Amino acid sequence: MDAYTPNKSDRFTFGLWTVGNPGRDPFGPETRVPMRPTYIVQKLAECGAYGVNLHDNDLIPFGASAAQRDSIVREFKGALEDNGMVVPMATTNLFSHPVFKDGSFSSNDPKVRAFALRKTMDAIDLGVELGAKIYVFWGGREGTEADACRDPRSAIARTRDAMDYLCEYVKDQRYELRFALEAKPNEPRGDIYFPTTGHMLHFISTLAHPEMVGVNPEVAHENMSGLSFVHAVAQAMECAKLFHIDLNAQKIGRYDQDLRFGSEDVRQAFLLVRLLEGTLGGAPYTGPLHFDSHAYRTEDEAGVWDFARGSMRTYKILKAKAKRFDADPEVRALIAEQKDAALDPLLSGYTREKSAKLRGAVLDPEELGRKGLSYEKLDQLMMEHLLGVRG
Ligand SMILES: [Mn+2]
Repeated sequence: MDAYTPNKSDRFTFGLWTVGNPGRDPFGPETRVPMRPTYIVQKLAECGAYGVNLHDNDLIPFGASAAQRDSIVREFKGALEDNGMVVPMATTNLFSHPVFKDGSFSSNDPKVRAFALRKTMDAIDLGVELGAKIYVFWGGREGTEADACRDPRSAIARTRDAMDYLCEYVKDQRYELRFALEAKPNEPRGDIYFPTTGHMLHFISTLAHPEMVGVNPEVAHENMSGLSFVHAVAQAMECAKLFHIDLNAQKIGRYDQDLRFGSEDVRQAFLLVRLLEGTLGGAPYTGPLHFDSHAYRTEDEAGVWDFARGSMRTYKILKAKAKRFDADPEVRALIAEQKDAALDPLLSGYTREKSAKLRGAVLDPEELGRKGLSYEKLDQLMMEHLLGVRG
């Protein structure tokens, strides 16, 4: 036990499919024995996690009868209660079964779209029964290889129809549930619709109930596009749409690696934790901190729990470092907000009068262009905090 040992107040969660990943990949079968969901709940609680998330079929096998479902749910609820664990988020598996090989909500076939809607309503019922307040949508199969198969606009419109339908379902059932949309650029499809968090944020603004829908950005997915994950999360936070987050790590330009949080690009991981925790001064993210990742295929079960504990420890270590970095007087001096009592009021809220004053203000672009900003010094200070020789 030390200051970085996770506990329930840290709000760390894992999917059943994350620590339950048996190590299968496109080139080889499982290297680990599958674990029972109730056992995963017990082991995650021992590791200090707060909750567990699931796809419908992580818990209830595809095609199970109503009686089988109810008995599994009863047993699972018992395990949650025994271990003081919660289910903050649930989602639907709309990608494994061959019926979804060409998408679910965006499929050209109304029968497939009908099956997807029905499966999602059932899975929403399951999530709510287990206590979920967030419902994630990741459209892994909603994409193409043969792009001539449809007008991509109809894929977008059909996805909107599905979201609007399901929002109405949640309202009709009087569920306290919000949706979080998760973007990914490709894999398993050649191209997936709504490839980034930015695409999702715009799509949400076109829905019938945009207030019910936010985003669930994932580190690996945004990195696959070669984009800044920190900027994507910041944009979501700035418009109050960060409903959930998927933490992991990813080398840029690779397949979806789902590595242990912080194990690649420590700088980005640090800046992300700093943003989420609000150590710079902005409003923090207060939702669950979900790890959507899995242990290396090289690991046995002990390695899985090393992976889980490591994910949470790294987050807490980076949180402590972010606090010290933002309290460092030299850092604070370098990034102190610059105020200009005369200019600041002229720069927002256009009026004709303000614009006339702005045109009259004395500004010297040559002088401004010559001024050094000391970002080399700032970045090195960040490196020294990260490398453990300062703070
Ligand atoms: Mn994810």
